[in-house]
Amino acid sequence: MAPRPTPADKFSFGLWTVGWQARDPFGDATRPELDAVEAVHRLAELGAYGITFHDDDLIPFGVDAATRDQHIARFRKALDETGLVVPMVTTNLFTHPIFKDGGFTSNDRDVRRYALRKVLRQVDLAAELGASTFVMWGGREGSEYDLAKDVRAALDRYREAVDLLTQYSIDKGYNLRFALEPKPNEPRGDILLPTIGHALGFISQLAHPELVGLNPEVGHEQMAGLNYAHGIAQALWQGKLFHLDLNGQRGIKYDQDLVFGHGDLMNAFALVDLLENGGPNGGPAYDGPRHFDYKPSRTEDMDGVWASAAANMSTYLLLKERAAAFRADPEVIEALAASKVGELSTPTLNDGESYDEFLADRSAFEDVDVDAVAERGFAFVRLNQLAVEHLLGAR
Ligand code: 3MF
Ligand code: MG
Ligand code: MG
Repeated sequence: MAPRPTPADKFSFGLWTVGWQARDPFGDATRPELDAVEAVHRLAELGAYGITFHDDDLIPFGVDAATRDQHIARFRKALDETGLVVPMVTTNLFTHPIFKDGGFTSNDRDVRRYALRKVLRQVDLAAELGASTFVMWGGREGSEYDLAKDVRAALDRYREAVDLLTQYSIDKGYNLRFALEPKPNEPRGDILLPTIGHALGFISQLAHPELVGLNPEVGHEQMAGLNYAHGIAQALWQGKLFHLDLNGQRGIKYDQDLVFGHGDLMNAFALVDLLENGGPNGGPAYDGPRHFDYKPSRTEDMDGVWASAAANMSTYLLLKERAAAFRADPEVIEALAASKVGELSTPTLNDGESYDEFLADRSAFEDVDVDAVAERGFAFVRLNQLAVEHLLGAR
């Protein structure tokens, strides 16, 4: 039996996920438009706790101020009726043709000024709705042609934009944290800040690096052939996991946005184990929203949309159950010890050991029986097989 989610599980969904009408580069929409109010009610019924949105998901691009207010008021009412919260808000600098060469980094300065104004307005709305995180995915910030984009100038402009936003949020007392979402390509041939690592490097150059972190997405890292669980571990290690986008991806190809776990299930298992059991004393390593950024496949009707939304949550909860059982299994505990997984937490130098003392320690080098040490096996395969057995319900 798949476990039932509750708001305590902190599951959230983008309005654009369940609302995707399944229009793709080769085909028309296969589903009707979904009203934001209905999305809020359905997600609440399914046990989610939060909903997130781009400005243009809720408020059609370019409408007048009164219409904008009406859309916001209807949405707010639905939130009040259901208790659903808005933990994160994001911005769309990719759909409208004005952003065809990017928003913050368009070669056209008029576009950049327009983009920044659009985002500042959405930052105000984020604060108004009580969001704590503002996500920015720069899907159009990039190029197809290397000579058409001065990447260093583009990064200057990206930094200029993020610095302005953080300063604005500080001055307004908004208490927002900004989370950059890396992606290697699609829709641009090459997108700036393509991976977790690139984005972390960029953050170190900002005026307020403490206010800027990451929103890494499973599929985006896997599109680049990278290990998502490793990337998340580094983001945690650097205190930069502000938010995350969970979904499924099968290998290096277009962004599939499958249901969480419907891609690399073993990596999803390692990820959930890290998030839920990787903290101090074996508790959670991350306490933010478990946010799904997936697309209900184009083959699905509206019933299929809600079934796929529920599937994301139950897959997560099943993996959480399996990870808890894995951690509690005495054979796993013994296998982890045999593989010296815990030994890596012991510093390589002794407490207070100087490099002079280290250099004088013959047991560390001169007297080492290199062949004998090299013969030691790590038994990682046995450990991984135990994980597979837990995952398959054999234990
Ligand atoms: C695209 C994405 C985006 C971002 C969103 C930021 C449309 O591949 O993942 O979804 O997640 O813009 O929140
Ligand atoms: Mg994506
Ligand atoms: Mg995403």
